[in-house]
Amino acid sequence: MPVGTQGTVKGISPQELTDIGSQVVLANTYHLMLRPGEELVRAHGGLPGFTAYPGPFLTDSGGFQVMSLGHMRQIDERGVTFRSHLDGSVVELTPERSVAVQEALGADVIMAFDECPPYPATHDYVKRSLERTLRWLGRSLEAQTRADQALFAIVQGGVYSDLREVSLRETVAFGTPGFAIGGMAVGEPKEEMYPAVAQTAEGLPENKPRYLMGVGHPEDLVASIALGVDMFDCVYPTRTGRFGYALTDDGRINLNNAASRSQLLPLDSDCDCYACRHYTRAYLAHLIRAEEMLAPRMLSLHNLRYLHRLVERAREAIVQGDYQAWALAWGERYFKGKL
Ligand code: PRF
Ligand code: ZN
Repeated sequence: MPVGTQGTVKGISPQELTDIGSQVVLANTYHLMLRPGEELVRAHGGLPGFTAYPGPFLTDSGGFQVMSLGHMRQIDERGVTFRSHLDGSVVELTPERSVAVQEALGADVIMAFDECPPYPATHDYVKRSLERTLRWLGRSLEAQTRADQALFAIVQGGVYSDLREVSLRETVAFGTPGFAIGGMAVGEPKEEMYPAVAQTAEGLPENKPRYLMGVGHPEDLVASIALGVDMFDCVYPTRTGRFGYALTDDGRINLNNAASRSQLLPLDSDCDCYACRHYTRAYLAHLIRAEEMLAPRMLSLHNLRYLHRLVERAREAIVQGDYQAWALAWGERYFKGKL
C-alpha cells in the first residue's frame, strides 16, 4: 500500500496510482483528524470524494503516529493524551474516538486502536501494553457503528515470543476480518524481527489477510511473503525516491552520484513505469541537481511501481510453486557483492 498520510501519496496523482497498479492507499487518522479535521473529509463523502482516488483506502488508527509525532504523550487506560505537532493543543485519542474518526474518513479497512511499544522495552512493559491493547481492541469493536468497514485487529507483544503468543491467541479470538502484525520495524535488529513475524504469521488464520505494518524494504517484503504475510505499507519507496534513490533488481541506485549524470539508460530497463519508458538516468539526475519537482515525483512513481511489480512476481512464483527459488535468486541479484 502506498502511504498517503495526508490524503495524498506525496507527488503522485490518483490517475498515476491507478496506472501503476496500486490496489489500496493508506491514510492516517492522526494527521487528518488534526488537519483538516475528519468532518471536512466526511463532507466530501469520505476519502474517495476528498482525494479523488477511487480505489480502496485503509486508515491507521493513530496510536502509533501519536507516539512517534505527538509531544508530551501520556498513555492510560482511557487512551492517549498528547499535544498536537501542529499547534501544541491538547488532544485525546481513545479507541472510541479513533473509530469515530475512521468512520468519518470512510476507509474500507480501519485499524483497531493499539499501542506499539518502543524498542527496547521491558518484558513487564510490553506485557501490560499488549493487555491494554487487547482491551482497546474490544472497545474499538464496540465503538464500530458502520457495517461496511472491515476492522482489522493488531497483534503486539514486541519481540518477546511468550508475549507474542498471548497477544496472538487472544487477538485471533476476536475473529476480525483481517489481522495486522504490529510492533515491528521500530529499531529492533532484523534477527529479532523475522522470528517474531514468522511466529505471528504462523498463528493467524489462513483465510484472512495478514498485514505487516510499517514494513518495508524490498528484502523485507520478499522475506515476509515467505513467512505468510499478504499486505504491507511503508513510506520507503516514496521517501527514498524524494531523496534521489531508485529501486531496481540490482539494488538501490543513487541518482545524486556523479556517475548517473552521464548514463543514457533508464532507471530500470525491466520497468514499465512512465519514468522508465521516457527518461534516462542522466535526465533524472539533471532534474535532481536543478531541484526540479519532476525528479522526486518520477522517482516516487518508479519506486512504487517497482514494489508493485515485485509483489506481482512474488505472487506468480507462489502460484508456480517455486517461491523459494525465486526469492533466493532475487536476493542474490539485489545484494550482489554487498553481503
Ligand atoms: N500499530 C499501528 N500502526 C503501525 C504500527 C503498529 O504497531 C507499526 C509498527 N511499526 C507501523 N504502523 N497502529
Ligand atoms: Zn520505472
